[in-house]
Amino acid sequence: MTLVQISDKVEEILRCGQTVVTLGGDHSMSVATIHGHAKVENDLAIIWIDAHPDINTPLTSASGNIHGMPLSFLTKELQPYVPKLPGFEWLKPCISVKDIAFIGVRDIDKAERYIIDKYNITTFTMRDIDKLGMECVLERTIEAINPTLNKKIHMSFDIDSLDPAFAPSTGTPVPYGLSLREGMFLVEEIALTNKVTGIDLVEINPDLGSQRDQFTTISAAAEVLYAFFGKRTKTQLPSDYVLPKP
Ligand SMILES: [Mn+2]
Repeated sequence: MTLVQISDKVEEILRCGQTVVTLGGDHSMSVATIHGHAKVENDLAIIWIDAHPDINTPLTSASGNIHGMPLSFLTKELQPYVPKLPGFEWLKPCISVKDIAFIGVRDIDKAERYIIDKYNITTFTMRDIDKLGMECVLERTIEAINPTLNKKIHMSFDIDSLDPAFAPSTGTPVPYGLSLREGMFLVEEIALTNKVTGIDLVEINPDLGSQRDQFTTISAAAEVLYAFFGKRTKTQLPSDYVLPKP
């Protein structure tokens, strides 16, 4: 599927009143999913859970990988810095720096640091998470980008936000990341806002690492999704349950 097709498909599913989950694949996919989401919800909050802020421009990216730039293509304020690329004419910048929050970042390029500081983009590094705890981080995130919860939320979850111990099969692993349980708790709490209509789960690459690595990574990704969709570690008791007597 091309990015335009993904954008159109996301729009189509949302217009039917459904929540869209897209699995990747590389994070450049989010250019399309957020674009499609924003066509339906013109005021959208973005929670970007990732080791990397992915907000390089084509002129600042050292790697030249589009998967490190999706947010620069989408963000209105950055358009003076983003050259018009052939094949991307369909892409209309649709989000604002004030609508983005980064959680779990720990590998930030120079230009990204500059952009985050210049536009004061809400950012919680691993150190902030250690210090504040995840519950407080999410509270502050919502306070910053969606204080009255009047906007729908797009949750973009890069599996490399997790520590490589939990998600080794990914293209750009960065040490000292979220534990799997921290990641699950974060998405459980985000789900409880009842505002999420778009989810990306990306950078899962089963071609990388040993068979064990692949299994670990895919299981972690599944747990993150299950956690979002309501699987809790607390046992649900049927209403007619009675404790057996001898
Ligand atoms: Mn990443």
